[in-house]
Amino acid sequence: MKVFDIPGFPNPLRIRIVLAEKGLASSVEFIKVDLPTAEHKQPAFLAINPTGTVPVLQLDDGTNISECTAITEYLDNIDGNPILTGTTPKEKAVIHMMQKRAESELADPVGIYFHHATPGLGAGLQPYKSPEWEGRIDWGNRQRDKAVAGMKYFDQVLRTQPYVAGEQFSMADITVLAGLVFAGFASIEIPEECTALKAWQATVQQRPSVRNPA
Ligand code: GTS
Repeated sequence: MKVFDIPGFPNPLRIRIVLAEKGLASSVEFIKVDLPTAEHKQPAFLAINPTGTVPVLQLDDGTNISECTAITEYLDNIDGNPILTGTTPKEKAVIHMMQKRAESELADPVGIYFHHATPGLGAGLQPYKSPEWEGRIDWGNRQRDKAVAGMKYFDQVLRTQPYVAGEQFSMADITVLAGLVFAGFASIEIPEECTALKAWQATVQQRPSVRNPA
C-alpha cells in the first residue's frame, strides 16, 4: 500500500496515528506531496484524488481511497479486528457521529481560517484559495470562532466521559486531536476554561501511536 501525504500535517497525521495503532506502519510506502507548491492541485495528483487533498491511500490493486474516515475504516477492518471504528451498530454510529462533529465543528473550520484568513501555506497555494474575495477575512475569522466554539463543545463532552465517543479511544479522538494540532499551526488557542479538553489532550498525547506516529 502507498500513502500520499506530507509528514507533520494535520490530516496526514490522522492516518499516521491509525497506522501506528494498527501496527501497519511497515506495510505502507509514503509518497510526499508538496502542498506549498500546490502539487496536489495539478493534473497528476487530481487523477488520484479529484478533491486535491491529502492523505490518499493507494491499494496494491490501484484503488485510491481519499478521506481520512474512509481510509481509517479500511485500515481498521483489514485484519478483522476493528479497534478504532466500533464493532456494534451503536458503537459505529456514535463514533461516526462524533468524528463528523470533530471535522465540521473543529478541524474543517480551522483549515478554512488558516487557508483563507491568513497567508496559509504561502504564495504557491494562495491562487487556489480565494485571494480575490474581500470578504474572505471576515468569513475566515468566523470559522476561527466556530472552531473555538467546537473546542468548548468537546470540552463539555469530555467532562462526562473519558473519550470523545464514550469509554474507548476511537477515530473520533484522532480527529479532535488533529483538529487541535491544526489549531496550534494556525495559532488558535484552546480557551483557558476548557480544562477537560486539555486534560484529555494530555492523556491522548501519551499514547504510543501519538508519540510515535508512522
Ligand atoms: N476531509 C479530508 C480528509 O478527511 O482527508 C480533508 C483533507 C485535507 O483537507 N487535507 C489537507 C489538504 O490536503 C492537508 S492538511 O492541511 O490537513 O494537513 N489541504 C490542501 C489544501 O489545498 O487545502
